[in-house]
This record gives sequence, structure tokens and C-alpha cells, in this order.
Amino acid sequence: MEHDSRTRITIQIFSVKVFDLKPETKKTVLNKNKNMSKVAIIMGSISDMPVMQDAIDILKQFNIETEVDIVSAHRTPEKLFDFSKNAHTRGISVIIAGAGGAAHLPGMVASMSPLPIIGVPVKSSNSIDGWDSVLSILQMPGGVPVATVALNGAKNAGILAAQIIGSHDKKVLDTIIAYKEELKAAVNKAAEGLKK
Ligand code: RP5
Repeated sequence: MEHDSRTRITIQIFSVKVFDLKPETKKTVLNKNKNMSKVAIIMGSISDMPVMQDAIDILKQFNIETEVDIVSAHRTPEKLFDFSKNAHTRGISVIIAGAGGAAHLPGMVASMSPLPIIGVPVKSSNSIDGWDSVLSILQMPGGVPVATVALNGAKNAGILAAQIIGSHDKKVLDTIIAYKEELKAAVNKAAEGLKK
């Protein structure tokens, strides 16, 4: 009960502070909050980097802030716990997790984080044929989803992360719309080339 009333007082103070601001100051505060969306890109090993670089590159192209780290489910389990439990408190909106072989990283992050997790199966040195990575990430139990992209599909993981942010951020949404127009123009140009 005591906690509830303290929460109410804080909310009242907060609302007075925000809504008493001059219009231009208020706009700055709101815009600052709007730009806070960040994507975390993690991978099980530095050997995943050549694949995961595609996610970093496309998010950079979309002007979305990224945080990149190596978090191994098997070799650094304490870091995995710490990262998964705290990522949402640091302004991160979406997590992209790439791993190969017995790829437990995306699923374990999903088990502890409230954020959307996109899994990238990597065809790594310990993969038999890539199917091991795909199925380890894809076949999650009910209640703990991981949005799994294609084998080595880090670029699509980056685009999907941007689309999730774009669903509530107009600036990012417009970037995605422009990107799709570019894709269409490239296909049309190639088709025109065939007719010459
Ligand atoms: C996985 O094992 C990593 O994500 C990587 O794909 C694979 C091989 O790791 P290294 O032995 O190259 O470090 O956990």
C-alpha cells in the first residue's frame, strides 16, 4: 500500500513536470525519447561476425543505433543471464542473436528477456550442414518465441528489427518504405535491361 501511494505521487510529480514544459521544450523531450530505440546484436563467437556484419550494416544504413557484443550461451553463461535480464532497461527495443551448431543463444535470451528476439542461424565451423543451427533456433517451445530468419540471414534480421521499430517510429517507417521502393526500382531496372 505504502509503495502504491509513493508510485502515485511520483506519477503526479512527473506529469506536472512534463506538461508544464514550454511547447518547444516538450517537443525536444518527446523527440529525445522517440530516438531511444536501439537494437542489440549479439553472437555466440567472434567467428559469427562475418555473417552478423550484414545486420550491423543494414541498421547503420537505416540510421538505427546498434550495440554489438559477443555473448556465448555455453562459454559465458553469467554474461548471458546479465545481458538477457537487463537489455530492456538500457533503451534496447529488439535483440538480434546469431549462433551456429548447437545454437542455444537466441532461445536462452528469449527465455529471460521481455524484448522481441530475432534469431540468426549461422553455418559455423561446428555446424554439420546448417540444419543443426536452423532447428536449434527455430523449434522453440510454446510461450517463448524466437523469430528465426534464414541460414546466415543476418541482413533480413536487421530489416525485421527496423520494421519492428518502424511500427511505432514514423521516421524509421519512412526509411523502410523508401528501402522497399529502392528494391522495386532495382528489379524494374533489371527487367528493363532484359528488353534491350
Ligand atoms: C557457437 O559455436 C557460436 O555461435 C559459433 O557459431 C560456433 C563456433 O564457435 P567457435 O568455436 O568458432 O568460437 O556457439
